[in-house]
Amino acid sequence: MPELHLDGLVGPTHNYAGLSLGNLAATANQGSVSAPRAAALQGLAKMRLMLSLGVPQGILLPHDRPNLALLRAMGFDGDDARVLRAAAAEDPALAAVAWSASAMWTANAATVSPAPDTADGRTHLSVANLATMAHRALEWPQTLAQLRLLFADRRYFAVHPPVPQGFGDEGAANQMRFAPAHEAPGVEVLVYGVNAGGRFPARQHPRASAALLRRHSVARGHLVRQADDAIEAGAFHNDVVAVANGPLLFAHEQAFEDRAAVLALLEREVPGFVLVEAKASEIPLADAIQSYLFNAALVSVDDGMALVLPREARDTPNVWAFLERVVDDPANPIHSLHVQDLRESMRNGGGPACLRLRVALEDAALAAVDRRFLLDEARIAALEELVARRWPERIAPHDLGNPDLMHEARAARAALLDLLGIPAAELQAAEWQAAGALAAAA
Ligand code: SUG
Repeated sequence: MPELHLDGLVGPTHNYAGLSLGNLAATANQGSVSAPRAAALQGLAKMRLMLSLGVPQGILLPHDRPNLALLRAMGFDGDDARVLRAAAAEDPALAAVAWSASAMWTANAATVSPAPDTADGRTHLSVANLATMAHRALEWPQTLAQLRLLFADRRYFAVHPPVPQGFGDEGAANQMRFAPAHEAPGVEVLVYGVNAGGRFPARQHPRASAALLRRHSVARGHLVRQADDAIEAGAFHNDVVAVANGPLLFAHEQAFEDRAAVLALLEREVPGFVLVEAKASEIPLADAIQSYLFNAALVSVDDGMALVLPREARDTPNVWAFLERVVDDPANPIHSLHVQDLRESMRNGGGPACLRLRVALEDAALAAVDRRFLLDEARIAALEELVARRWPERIAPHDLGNPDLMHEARAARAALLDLLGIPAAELQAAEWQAAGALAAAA
């Protein structure tokens, strides 16, 4: 059973605004000049690699940014240029929220329960509310609209609105699915945070995780608490310190609040459970987080599993030495390492695993996915050509008040929709329907 990867195509407004407290890379790079064109090309190179590894690959689209509706709702008025200029002058941090390209990190788009895990045998997806961070809380309507188009066939898919905003949910970044193979019934472990009184917020609330398991009717679901120490060290999502695939958990020793209980649970529940763990004595938590070792994309390939790693992992000597030991050990299912340059995304705290949403699908369900979102070599090449021509080369903080950049970003996105054959009006209608359905249900 294939596992579709949906990567977020990095949008033309990618910038460094330091919006995410507790995400050390993002806050450290606040105010630096970004390179949206290079960022999108780096992401596309990763998608090409995934295709070459035999992984079906698709994209989620950048959202329409800057989000003028937000700025108008915050009291700025007049035409678009005036709204933008006034917001940037009066409240630059708010303007940056409106410009954020954060929808690129699609591991936060939704939580996905594949068909073998659910009571009705369909794949269930719940779009994440991303309630903790203002810039990310704006994402769900446009994400839901895209998921509704992608997974429209109700014979195979159920796409749910977000969990209510009072209960923060950050999607698959806090989900680990274990199964002997993709097609086998899985054990879904949803990781929540607490960190009461800590410096950094816990973004995934336990009630949201519990709600997801109920909504998706997951037969074998468990909640596990992330270590407060991990959140304090900068692991704002569980996927910064742990990743799972098949029967394998690849994680840092300090990822979970009660490590022994988590391992006992997995030993008991997961047939053939395998643990590949880095001890704090060989890789301090700080190095694991700085290098994004565990934010690798861990995928099944013909002869076992492969890890797609950011360059920062190779550049961190103790991390690379650990990885070489892992692949040299024949008892480990991970046989190959692939290093990708994702520097632009990494500087905002987004590694290979953040950039993709995994959706394990049987062949018939994969065939029912909206093909306009799916990629092959030729489409990747066409996207690269478009990005090279239309994406801004650089964005500095002072550009966020410039209406010309807004027009450039809008035109770039319009050209993208054109290339993919997705009419903007169709997306807009899906978005209104998505938002309306939620309002009606409330
Ligand atoms: O939510 N960064 C994102 C990174 C998300 C990474 N995703 C996973 N770990 N799955 C975040 O913190 C920074 C944007 C800025 O500061 O401009 C940002 O939103």
